Amino acid sequence: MSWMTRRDFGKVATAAATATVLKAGMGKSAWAADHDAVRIFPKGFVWGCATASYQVEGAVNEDGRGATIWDNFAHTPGKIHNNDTGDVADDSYHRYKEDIQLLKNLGVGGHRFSIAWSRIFPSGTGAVNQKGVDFYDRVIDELLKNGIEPYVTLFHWDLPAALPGGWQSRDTAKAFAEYAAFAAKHYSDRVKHFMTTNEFVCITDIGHVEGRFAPGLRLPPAEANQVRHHAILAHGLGVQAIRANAKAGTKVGLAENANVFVPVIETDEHIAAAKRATRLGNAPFLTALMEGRYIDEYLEMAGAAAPKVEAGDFKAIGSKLDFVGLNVYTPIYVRAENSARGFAIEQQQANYPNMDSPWLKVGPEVAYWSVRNVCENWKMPDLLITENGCSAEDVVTPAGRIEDTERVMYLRNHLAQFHRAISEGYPLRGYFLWSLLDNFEWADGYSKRFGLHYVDYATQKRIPKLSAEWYKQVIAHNEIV
Ligand code: PNW
Repeated sequence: MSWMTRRDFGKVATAAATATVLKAGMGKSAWAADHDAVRIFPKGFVWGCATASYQVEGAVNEDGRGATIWDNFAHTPGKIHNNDTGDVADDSYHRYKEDIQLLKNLGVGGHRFSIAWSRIFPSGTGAVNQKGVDFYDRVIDELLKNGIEPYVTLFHWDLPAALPGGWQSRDTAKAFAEYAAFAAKHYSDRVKHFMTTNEFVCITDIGHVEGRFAPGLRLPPAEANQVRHHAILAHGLGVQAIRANAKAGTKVGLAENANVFVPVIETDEHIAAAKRATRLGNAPFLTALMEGRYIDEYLEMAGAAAPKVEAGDFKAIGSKLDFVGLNVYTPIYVRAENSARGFAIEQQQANYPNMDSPWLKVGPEVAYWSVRNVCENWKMPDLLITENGCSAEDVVTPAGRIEDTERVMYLRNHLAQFHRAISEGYPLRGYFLWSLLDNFEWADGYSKRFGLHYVDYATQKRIPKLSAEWYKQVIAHNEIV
């Protein structure tokens, strides 16, 4: 479809706003018609939910699935809250039809989920496991049967454990490309959107520097930079492999949680600071993809620890993309500074509010700036929000309800800021809410709930929360409600 220009959208939006106001019986004045609080999204905007294989599937030993680094990490005592594992998770491997009915009931147009690499290639490379291939055929067919477009992530952290050296080995990037080629060839008759990787910083830094995620390493700088390079190389080789093997018209992108810098005050100097911070603050990842090289500032900072790059690497890494997916959660406030780099990060107040996860600081403007900052720096293709959502301390009331008003508050405010970006003309085409279901929240195990549906892990019963009712209305009206 063709997208409206900024001006066209403004006209339609203003007309729609007037209509809404009139409908509400309070329209009369220019006061209301001119006011900026239009909440209607463009026609064709894609609403969806997101999940990831290891977080929902369970069935880790079924139908030939190979072990992953997350199986091993979760089974290492002391690594995960309560020593929880993804062995059963939401049992979606068996309950996928039920879960797709939840999606259908919400009225989503798309669903973002990930394929477990080790269900297709149990050893990461080599022989294909047909039963794994068949499982995703069934999921894709069931989604399509229910009028829901599949958006497939190829790698959401569950690396096959059999790959020697994991992300420390360059060969893993090549193995990923083989897997991506197979997936593209097999599924692209029905899947029109593929994402290579999910969140470089979690794959690399949290797993290999902080050690909080699988494989739980704490590598020194040179080795850490090499891991980062292998991850973006996997993406690049993956893009090439998908393009070489997919049906014409298949769209390729990724899901990336770029650091989002929010100007402390929306004046030119601080906005410029946020732009500069975006480029430097994502240097090993999104910046490298968008510019097809490591920027000088990054190489200078890395010094002798800079990654080893081979000829051709950046041709792959800098591949033009059909879309970029942004996973948007938490803001980093930035201000202009009279220094060489031109910005400074604001210190966070000790009592700054967060959602149920301590890292999930609340700052809805993160949504607007996530879109604007990247568009200020680079010529961006279509953008999708591939994740946005929050944890909340959900409880079931005696009446059987989950009244997660704080999640609705969080989502409503973020949507308003995404809407602002759209109304200013930025090419944001869709939104995938994290997550459809409560699930295995990595190192936090089952202690943090991000779902629109509450999961009772003892019975696997799914209960829609207030936020599910709310999202259903948003989708039905194509408007923030
Ligand atoms: C993302 N942090 O992860 C992931 O893509 C999801 O799998 C995950 O469940 C979701 O966000 C909620 O956490 C993140 O510590 C995990 O800043 C941790 C962080 C950020 C993103």
